[in-house]
Amino acid sequence: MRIIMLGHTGVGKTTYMASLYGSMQQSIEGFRLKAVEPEHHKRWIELAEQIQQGKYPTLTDQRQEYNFYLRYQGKNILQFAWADYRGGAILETQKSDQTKALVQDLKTADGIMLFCDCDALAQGDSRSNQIGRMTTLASQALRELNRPMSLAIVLTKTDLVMDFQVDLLQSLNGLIAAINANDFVWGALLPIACGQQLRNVPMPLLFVLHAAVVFQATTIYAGVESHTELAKSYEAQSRGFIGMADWVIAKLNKQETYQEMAAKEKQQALKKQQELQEIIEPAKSLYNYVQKLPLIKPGLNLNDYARLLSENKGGLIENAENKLDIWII
Ligand SMILES: Nc1nc2c(ncn2[C@@H]2O[C@H](COP(=O)(O)OP(=O)(O)O)[C@@H](O)[C@H]2O)c(=O)[nH]1
Ligand SMILES: [Mg+2]
Repeated sequence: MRIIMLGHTGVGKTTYMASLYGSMQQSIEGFRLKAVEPEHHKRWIELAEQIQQGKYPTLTDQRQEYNFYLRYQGKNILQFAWADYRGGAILETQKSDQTKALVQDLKTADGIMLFCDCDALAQGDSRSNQIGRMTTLASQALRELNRPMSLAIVLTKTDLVMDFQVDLLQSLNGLIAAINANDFVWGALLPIACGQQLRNVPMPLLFVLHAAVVFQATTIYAGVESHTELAKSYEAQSRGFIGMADWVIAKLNKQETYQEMAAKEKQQALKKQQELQEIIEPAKSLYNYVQKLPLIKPGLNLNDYARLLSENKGGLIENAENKLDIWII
């Protein structure tokens, strides 16, 4: 699984990654994060501690990729790579090899985080965000998508912003429209702050992972069903006179009998059932969590988003009505 983080230099990507890592050493909705490499663990923890004291990381502009485990209630449930794109990468010309590689990378990603400096947006500074370029790149990547994907628009540095005016969101209109135009894409506007005070830090990661985890659960469930169906049909064919004839012919030809094929399928179904057991709880938990976020939906306008963002700036609004108690795949 791969997640891609895109945003111009200085918008707060590295700060976010470190702050998230630090805060997800404690369980959030049952989830924790663990770096696959022990040196990375040390580095992220140190950075996170410094950020909490108000000391931000020094700027680097390199593409880097890290591997993490998502843990749920003490078990690794998912390993994912998280790529931090060089800020300058989004400024490359449309035809450059860099841009082509980036679009290809976005196309195959399981989740995308687009970072916007909210403070710059509030000051009407659009250059430092390069939202136009990000919108073009994301729209290109979303074309031809044939599986669910989460795309988070992460609004950083909200500690510097008093409130969310509609004007501030105007430049995101194109991106919101691109998300709404695609049935496979689940989008959300997520306001965060990293520094002495942390706000909503786990939101973007959990949102971005949810599509992949729910999709994985659905795929495994489909596997259980198809193996069970096949087992049933082989079993039916192994009965009666035809079944007996098949048994004799199969044995003579040293082929598998319907009975043996049915047993194999049953075994496969059982294996998939066990896999499903592992993922179903975290998938449910993520699904329920995501319903509480400011999701991008057709029919909402910028005023609605401004209101949702203001409500969620300080933390999640619990909304009991949205809770999904019965899991339906
Ligand atoms: N006030 C405030 N400043 C932030 C926040 N996140 C990042 N910054 C500032 O933005 C600068 C750039 O952040 P960085 O994570 O290096 O950006 P990157 O280039 O996107 O990786 C930092 O040095 C901080 O000064 C935040 O949540 N609040
Ligand atoms: Mg960085």
